[in-house]
Amino acid sequence: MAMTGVLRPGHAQVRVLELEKAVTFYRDVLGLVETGRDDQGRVYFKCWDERDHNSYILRESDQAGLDFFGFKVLDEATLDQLEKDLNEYGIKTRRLPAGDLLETGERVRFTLPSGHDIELYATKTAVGNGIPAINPGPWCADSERGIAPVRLDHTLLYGPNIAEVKKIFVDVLGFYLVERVLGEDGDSEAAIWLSCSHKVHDIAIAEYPEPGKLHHCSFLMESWERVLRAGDIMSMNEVPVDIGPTRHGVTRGCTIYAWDPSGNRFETFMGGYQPYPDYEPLTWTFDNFGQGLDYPQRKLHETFLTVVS
Ligand code: M3P
Ligand code: FE
Repeated sequence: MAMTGVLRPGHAQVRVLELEKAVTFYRDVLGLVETGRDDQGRVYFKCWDERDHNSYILRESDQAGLDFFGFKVLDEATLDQLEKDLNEYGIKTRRLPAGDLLETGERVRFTLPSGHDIELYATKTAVGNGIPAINPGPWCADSERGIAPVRLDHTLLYGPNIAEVKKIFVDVLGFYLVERVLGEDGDSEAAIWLSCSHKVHDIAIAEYPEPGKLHHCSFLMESWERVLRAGDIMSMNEVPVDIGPTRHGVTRGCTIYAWDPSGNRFETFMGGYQPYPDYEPLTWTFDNFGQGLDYPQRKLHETFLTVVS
């Protein structure tokens, strides 16, 4: 099998200020599918075309932001091996028991030098995408409610020590560097885009003094028209839009950034290209950061650099 190790982003647990207001937003406006609630009061969602039980979990708190971001790995033997590799590299891990997250097996959690909690897990109950596995139709009712992204695609995190974070993802977890923006010194990296797959990024990280910050979770749309329609739905519902619709120079992704009712930024995104691990990473110089963010407008929007949760 060509795909081994870390397979894909699997789940994000995000803090929201008012749970029921957030649930209404994520279900009716973003159009996620609610799949469960647990005895801690957390609410579980998936995107309509995802097959595992959950990918986006809301926890009520007095502060917005990201609790943790999880990656699904191939199997339990891979999970054991990656845990061992992390420990040998000098990273402490801890196991969270199966069932702590609904329909999810044991998770291996560790903290990045950027202050973010990352998890690896191998098991999550497959509930399907609402379309039969035999003679499936191309879509279903859940794909037509609200913005209705097909999957949780990637996250962009803000925090310190991204050179060390990069080493952990590349040297231990098998990711590769796809693109990067250099710092003002022309040498250090201000932001990096990493892939564990054929996707243009599975995680991105930008250097930022405060640890553990969330810039956005990104949701994949099937077409540019669906991104534009997402913009229509945002405006119909008075969702605060940050940037777009436009195209990132970095990744070539077509995008809208907007904020949920708690101030967590999210992205509706499509496109990009399909990199392979043998590709030379693409580099953006600091003076072209604006093109990297917003290619048509060549604008380094102030909010991109300063607003995180
Ligand atoms: C993305 C993304 C900049 C930002 C790029 C963003 C500054 O590629 O997916 O959010 O290049
Ligand atoms: Fe993004």
